[in-house]
Amino acid sequence: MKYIDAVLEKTIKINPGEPEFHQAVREVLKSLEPVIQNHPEYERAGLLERLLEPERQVIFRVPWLDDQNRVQINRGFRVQFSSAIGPYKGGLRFHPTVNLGIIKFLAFEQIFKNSLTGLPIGGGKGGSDFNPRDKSDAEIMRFCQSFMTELYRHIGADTDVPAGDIGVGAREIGYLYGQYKRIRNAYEGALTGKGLSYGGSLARKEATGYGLIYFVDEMIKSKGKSFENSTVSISGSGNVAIYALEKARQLGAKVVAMSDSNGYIYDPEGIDFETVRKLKETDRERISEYVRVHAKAEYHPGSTGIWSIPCHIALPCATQNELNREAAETLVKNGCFAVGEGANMPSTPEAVEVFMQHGVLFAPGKAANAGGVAVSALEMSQNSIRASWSFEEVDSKLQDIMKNIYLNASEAARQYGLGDNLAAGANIAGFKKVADAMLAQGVV
Ligand code: NDP
Ligand code: 2IT
Repeated sequence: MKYIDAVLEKTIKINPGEPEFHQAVREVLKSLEPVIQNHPEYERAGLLERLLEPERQVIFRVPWLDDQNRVQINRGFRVQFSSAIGPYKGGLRFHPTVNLGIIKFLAFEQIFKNSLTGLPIGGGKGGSDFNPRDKSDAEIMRFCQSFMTELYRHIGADTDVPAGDIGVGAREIGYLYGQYKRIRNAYEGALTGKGLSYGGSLARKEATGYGLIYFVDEMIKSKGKSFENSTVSISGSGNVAIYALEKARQLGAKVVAMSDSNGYIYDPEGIDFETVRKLKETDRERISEYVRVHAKAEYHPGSTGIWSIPCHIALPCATQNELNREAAETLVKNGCFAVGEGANMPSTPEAVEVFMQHGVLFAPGKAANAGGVAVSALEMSQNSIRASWSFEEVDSKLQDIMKNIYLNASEAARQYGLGDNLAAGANIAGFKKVADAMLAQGVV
């Protein structure tokens, strides 16, 4: 379609050197074709052009002193992409691969994801090329304090509410929040994923992983399948992967493989949740240490090898583009019938194509991993009314939200004659609410 092609071409031209951002935009725009065709008013309102230009992009210097008193400099980012339906909301990523294009792709995806939750949150994302691995606790604290000393002026409970993502967990959020509160002299919910003793929500830590399993469960139930007695592989072994492991096991699945950026473990007897949780959350160890505790398990160097392990359900929960065409073909060959993306954009476009061609049920990240940000929004509500809800209360709201996202995405796919294509359905359902809000609010 001419309008979409022109917008895509311009986006690539004015944002050079940002392949992940181009990839995310291309995927969304492609699936919006039937919607744009039905709504010529969107083109008249320049809606796509506006949606693709972040409202604000902040890049800043983060100077800090390491334990040897040497000066270190990192780059900080916050991309405030869309506030059409609520304050900017989305995580912070600390990883050496972070650059503006990565943060833009994540912030762009977040717009649709947050819309799908049905809660009033806009899209944003931030982070730094800082590598928290092998840093001392004191170094992490000094870095977080320096990062927040600039970031604080751009965020706030009603403006922009960051949270965690890769490399940013409970420890980092604690240091970030401490510095925010100190500078602002205000005790307000300007971050989510906070500790339970200072305004955090029960079940936020578990939310992304649990939500992923709730979503995939809905999706496979619609085809008469279940987690019970299924074999599952989960890439990564961070926050999302750990709680996907716990919930998948609770639903009767056997999780046989997990990974980190160095390699993967295979445990034919089923990976033990408590061992992984303690290794990663308490001891901050590598996943290879698992085989010391479980003698029948194997460790293999090289993280992508995880997709060669036969499984019924594959859950990529590490990072973008970690699952390519070759891996997808291997999964299909080995009998994989469902893929649920816990990470953001973990499957390459070619891998998704392989899944579609072979009728593999595919749960796209922006729908399937929305449980984390959804419970973040519930944390914001609790902070506003100065209340805290029980674990069961939050978990039951999370289950309802994931079920609704599944229903809305599959209904949108059906409505536009796209069959079981939940990726397109999620894009359409997420887009519509944002587009209507943008139309109503005029040219802003
Ligand atoms: P964590 O930092 O807790 O864990 C990340 C895991 O992924 C680690 O095991 C890490 O291994 C692995 N990993 C990271 N980068 C790479 C890489 N380049 N190659 C191979 N493995 C890698 O992050 P989260 O669990 O929070 O996030 C995982 C994914 O889920 C990300 O895509 C994130 O955007 C997404 N997500 C997170 C949400 C949340 O609430 N936390 C919500 C929704 C999505 P290593 O230790 O070796 O680096
Ligand atoms: O990608 C994501 O949705 C997150 N990292 C969580 C964002 C949030 O604000 O909880």
